[in-house]
Amino acid sequence: MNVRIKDSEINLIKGDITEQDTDAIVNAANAQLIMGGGVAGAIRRKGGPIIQEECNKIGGTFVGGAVITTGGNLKARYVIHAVGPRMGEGDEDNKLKNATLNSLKLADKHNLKSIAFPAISTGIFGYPINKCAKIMLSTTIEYLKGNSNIKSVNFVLFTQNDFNVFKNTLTELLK
Ligand code: AR6
Repeated sequence: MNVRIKDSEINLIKGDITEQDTDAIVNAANAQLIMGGGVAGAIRRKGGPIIQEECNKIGGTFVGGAVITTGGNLKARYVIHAVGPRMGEGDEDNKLKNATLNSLKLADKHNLKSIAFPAISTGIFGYPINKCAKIMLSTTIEYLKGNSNIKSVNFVLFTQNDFNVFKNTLTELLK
């Protein structure tokens, strides 16, 4: 699915985010920036050790924050590490919104034209996919309506169910 927002587009893709050739892909990170399983594990395996080494130099960030490193051996030049909330820790919705927003701002700051997001916090961190879709998509739509130079934002969903949830949510949000 593909929609236009001003001069940009939002694309929904079912697949593996580590195969994206966008300028940056977003990692579903933790505040310590220690790459564990899920998306982070896949990025570590395909991108090589330099990504974790750069994360170690940065040292960490707040929940809702985002930092940038090289993409190592990935097709993407950069990895933006966005820290989503762990379900149950409190204020999850705001934190997920901030993680999305701070990733988009960081992409613009580095003059990146394309970025790919996973469904942040919906794996190991246990956040519901339907709320994730609503928050990440509405935050992105609002952001692209402002003054952004990002041309495409891809949401890369791992399962058919997650893809369907994002598709239905995007359709609803644009009504
Ligand atoms: N491509 C796209 N989506 C994926 C991929 C992939 N290759 N692999 C998993 N997903 P998760 P979190 C989906 O667990 O919940 C790590 O240990 C997955 O199905 O990666 O934010 C980190 O180091 C789910 O829908 O991230 C953190 O400690 C979504 O991506 C912690 O997990 C996010 O799942 C972060 O947990």
